[in-house]
Amino acid sequence: MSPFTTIHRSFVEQAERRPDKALFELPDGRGVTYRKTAETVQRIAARLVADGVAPGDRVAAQVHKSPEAIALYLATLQVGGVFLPLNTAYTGNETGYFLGDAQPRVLVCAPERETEHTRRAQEGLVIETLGVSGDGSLLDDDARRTETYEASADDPAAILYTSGTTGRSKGAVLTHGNLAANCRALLDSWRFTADDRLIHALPIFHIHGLFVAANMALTAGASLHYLPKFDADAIVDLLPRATVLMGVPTFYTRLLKHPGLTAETCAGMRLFVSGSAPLLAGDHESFATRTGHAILERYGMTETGMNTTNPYEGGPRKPGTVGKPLPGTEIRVVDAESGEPLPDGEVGSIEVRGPNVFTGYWRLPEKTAAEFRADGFFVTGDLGRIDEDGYLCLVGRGKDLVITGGYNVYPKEIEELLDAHPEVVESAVIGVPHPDFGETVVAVVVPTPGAQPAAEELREFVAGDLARFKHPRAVRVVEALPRNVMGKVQKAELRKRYESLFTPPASPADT
Ligand code: MCA
Ligand code: AMP
Repeated sequence: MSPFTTIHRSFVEQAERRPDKALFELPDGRGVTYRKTAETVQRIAARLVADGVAPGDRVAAQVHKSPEAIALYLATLQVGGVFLPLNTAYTGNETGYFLGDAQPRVLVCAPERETEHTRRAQEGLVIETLGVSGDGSLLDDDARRTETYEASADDPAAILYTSGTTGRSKGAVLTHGNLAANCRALLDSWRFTADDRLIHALPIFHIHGLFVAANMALTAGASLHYLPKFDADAIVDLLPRATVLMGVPTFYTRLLKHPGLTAETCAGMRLFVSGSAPLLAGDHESFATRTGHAILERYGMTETGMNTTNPYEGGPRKPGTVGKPLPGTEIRVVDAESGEPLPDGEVGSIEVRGPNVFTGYWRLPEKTAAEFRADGFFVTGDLGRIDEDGYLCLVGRGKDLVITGGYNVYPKEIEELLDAHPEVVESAVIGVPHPDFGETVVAVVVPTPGAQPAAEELREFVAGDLARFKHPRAVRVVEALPRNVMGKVQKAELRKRYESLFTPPASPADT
């Protein structure tokens, strides 16, 4: 039997087929070929093994975006390690939690954070550094490893932290099979080939930038216009030379403000994809009018990779919907309590089953069991309905979650920090509409009797422990939180109360 085709194996095949093709095209005009990338992967693989990484060991990476950071991911897969990417915006406390929970063998960090990590280093953890220009200890040696661990589809390939429907961050364990199956389904669905040139401006520590965008290019033999981060000017400049763009809705909101976004600049493009958060129907329509392209919206999750997509061809891409299940994936909408499937048109809890769905949360079998039905469907925590054409429409979230610019923020984490302030009795953190980030974080706080904590002081109190994107953009101090008869805080009521904090209500002329 031939071995299972992992993402790493597909990449190696592409590197053998087209060694001189540029995999990465960088903003300074440099190209990094498939051959060069494959060599870097082998060098990093040798270093990881020298550091003691054995199959199943976690390799954590908190590094800035670079071609070598992708090579680190592939090298981890090559040696049978489990890749654990971490947002570079995380504070020391946040990072410490993930390292403590996942117990990696190696942490690769940016050179400027080495001292901080060495100080906190736990026993048995090897710290390596990797800078944006391939500098750092990770590439110190010239040794190469050519041997590849023969991974099976069920072997873990990555852990990505997410809070699931509730509570503290949990590590979602994705297998080689999950990554390969989802990648294959997307390549087929979006007709992605070696001829594609993908503008890659997403971070590479999440599913979207790593397991959708990068995996598809690496395994198809395509090229990446590889940007360190979102930059509207750079993207508009690249559009005439590219074929595909993948982004979160904020990308499109911002591109629509750019005068260079025109039908002419987009003439060679064949696909614009949006996901991770709801795309405004208005942006979908404005984009189509300006460029002639209907943005293709799809729906995914850390635990499942991509689940549904609007059609590439053979049907309309409908604004406000996320399309139909990918090949091999099943979606159903059920009554949250009974688990009974609901008729099309009715709003219920979205559940998903398929080769893309993760195996469970890292070392949390009970929490895993609680989020799966007996027949193997995973409870997403999203609410939706199936429309008359069989398209899934997301109508809300059963989980307490704010998505700001495509990043997830768990209100509970911020509430716990605020509640620890000596002048705070309790707090509620909500997401409200924001013109740039889609949603943004707002904290509503009840002070202790007689106290009058200033909003700025409260913001500063939590800031040190939270990545910048989680900071409340507004703090409101109130006498009491609205509660229902059961005593539960009514977040929906708070969201309504503060819905116009950042987006003024539509004037009568607009409605
Ligand atoms: C940056 N800031 C943010 C965010 N990003 N604040 C809230 N939400 C954010 N997303 C902060 C910065 O620290 C800065 O703070 C200020 O906001 C303005 O930064 P700016 O330069 O405008 O931001 P940016 O660097 O341009 O980034 C915005 C962005 C970026 C392009 C939207 O956040 C981004 O690339 N997001 C994509 C996230 C993503 O890949 N999500 C996929 C998750 P200050 O100025 O005060 O210091 S995977 C997923 O969800 C599932 C599986 C799926 O379906 O894909
Ligand atoms: P994460 O936990 O980062 O994987 O975020 C997954 C969540 O993002 C999903 O459960 C949805 O709530 C949301 N999401 C992903 N894609 C979309 C989309 N196209 N429209 C609306 N929400 C989305």
